[in-house]
Amino acid sequence: MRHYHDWEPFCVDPLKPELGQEITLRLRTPARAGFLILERYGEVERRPMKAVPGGLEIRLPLHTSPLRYCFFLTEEKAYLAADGLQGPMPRYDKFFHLLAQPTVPDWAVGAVFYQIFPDRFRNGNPHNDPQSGEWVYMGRPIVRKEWDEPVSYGPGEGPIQHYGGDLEGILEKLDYLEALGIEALYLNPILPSGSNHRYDASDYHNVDPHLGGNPAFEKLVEALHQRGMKLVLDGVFNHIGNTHPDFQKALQDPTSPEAGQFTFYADGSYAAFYGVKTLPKLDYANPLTVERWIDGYHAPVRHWIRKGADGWRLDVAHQMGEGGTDRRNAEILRLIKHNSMEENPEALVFGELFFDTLPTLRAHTLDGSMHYAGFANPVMEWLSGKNVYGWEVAVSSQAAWDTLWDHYTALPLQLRQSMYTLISSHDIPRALWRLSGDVQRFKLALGLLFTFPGAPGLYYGDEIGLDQANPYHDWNGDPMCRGTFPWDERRWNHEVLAWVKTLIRLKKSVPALRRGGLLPLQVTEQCLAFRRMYQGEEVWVYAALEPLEVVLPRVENLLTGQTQTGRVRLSGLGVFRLLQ
Ligand SMILES: [Ca+2]
Repeated sequence: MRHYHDWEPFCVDPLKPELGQEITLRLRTPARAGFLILERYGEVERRPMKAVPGGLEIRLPLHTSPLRYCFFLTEEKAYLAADGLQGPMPRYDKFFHLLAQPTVPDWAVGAVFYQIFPDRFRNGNPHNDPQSGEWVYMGRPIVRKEWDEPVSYGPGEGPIQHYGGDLEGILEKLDYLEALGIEALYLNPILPSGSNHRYDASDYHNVDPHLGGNPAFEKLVEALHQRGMKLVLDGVFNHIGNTHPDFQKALQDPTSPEAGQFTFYADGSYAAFYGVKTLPKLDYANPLTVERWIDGYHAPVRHWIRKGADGWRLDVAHQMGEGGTDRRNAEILRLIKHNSMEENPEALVFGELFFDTLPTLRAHTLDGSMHYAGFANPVMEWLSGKNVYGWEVAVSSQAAWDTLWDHYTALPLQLRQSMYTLISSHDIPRALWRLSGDVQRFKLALGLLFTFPGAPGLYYGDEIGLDQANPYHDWNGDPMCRGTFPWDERRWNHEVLAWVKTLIRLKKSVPALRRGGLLPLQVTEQCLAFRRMYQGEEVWVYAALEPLEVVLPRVENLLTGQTQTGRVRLSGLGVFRLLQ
């Protein structure tokens, strides 16, 4: 592709404009004449662009967010939409989307995240461990398990197994995480709850004592910040646990103010997450709900940022709304981002958004989302031949690339380099298991994770090759991908660990990989390849299923440090910086 427009200083100046500010848009292109095609209040305006060294440019005020535009190239007789050249005029949907402030904080652009499921990473304090039978969860006494025991698997067993992991354990292993190159932690919920996943909290202002409580949280925040690391918490504001005092009050007294925070139906039932009765859904039509959870001084959205958290990952962000629905969702999400930034201007707020992220992200709500649909799914389907449910799928290299490109180019420009990009998480089976233990393919999946645009999120244990059976047919809501981290180094895959360290070093040291734009390079049956560009630096990335010979200009092989040119043989991942 000869034309390039993405989120980098040459193309968008300033990179983070305020509403109403004059901006310069540039297209890197050999073309010497063209137009900006601008959507303005539903109509289209054509404005001639000026030829400048390296391309075409135009200055204009940012009149709305998102600003939607594409280009028309006079000589090519074609439009340049976000996903490429086309003859007929593209739909607005295919236009570039540029946001006004606020957008992503700088620290999150290309940042290397590490996700921890707190009960399973490290037991730093055996004195706070839950004990077998200490309480009953959904009719079953909880079970304390030994660290090396496998997670057992049966109806209702998932959430009642406790291993004793805690925040003190994370604190003990900060040296390990820092040496790995991690810059930010994303923790699954840490508030008190009867389940081990804690997505049904009973208290939103204290850390679960079984995780070390508020003192351990304060120590963790302080230690992370001393190391320049960030902490993102899991914000569950769509629903709460049915054991929460507000919901108990609502049940006892339907006329209480608390009852107005939920959606009760005439038959006595109430709105709940996926109909799960332990997870009553909050109704944001009620001003008390907004005040208590998002907006008031003591609202948890504000409270935990004030206590030192650097941001939120919002659970089922797209579902939050009024009256048991997602009505006014965008306004609620904007308020969460706004209030988080009032407490800390550098706060990051991204959503879970498991499926189509665009309706939410194009509404200028959040700083991004977990990149399941636009990254984890196509990459893992391509490499494993199965989708996340275990169904066999025919995904060619071309189809995988087309999906990656489609999602990437549809994103607002400012969010492209900070999507929480992943191959494994607490909600999907681990990548190594999906690849049947094939370490070479797993290394390729990791290679894509760290070279594709985004903020890569490593799921705890993936870096040492933690592999866990996860029978799709036995899915009970608590996949076995939540097993414990084996701290006996003899059980680690050191080849994978060294590979991850190499990839993290590349991500952090090569600006084109960390904050560069994206262009296609080449797709064959066995290989997909793409270009990353930043400020004139260009990196070519090859992901090859089979050993492959490619012809390269003069390049620096970033995995070996060698200078190479002409025919180069590669297998798995190839990463090359173009030399002048
Ligand atoms: Ca413990």
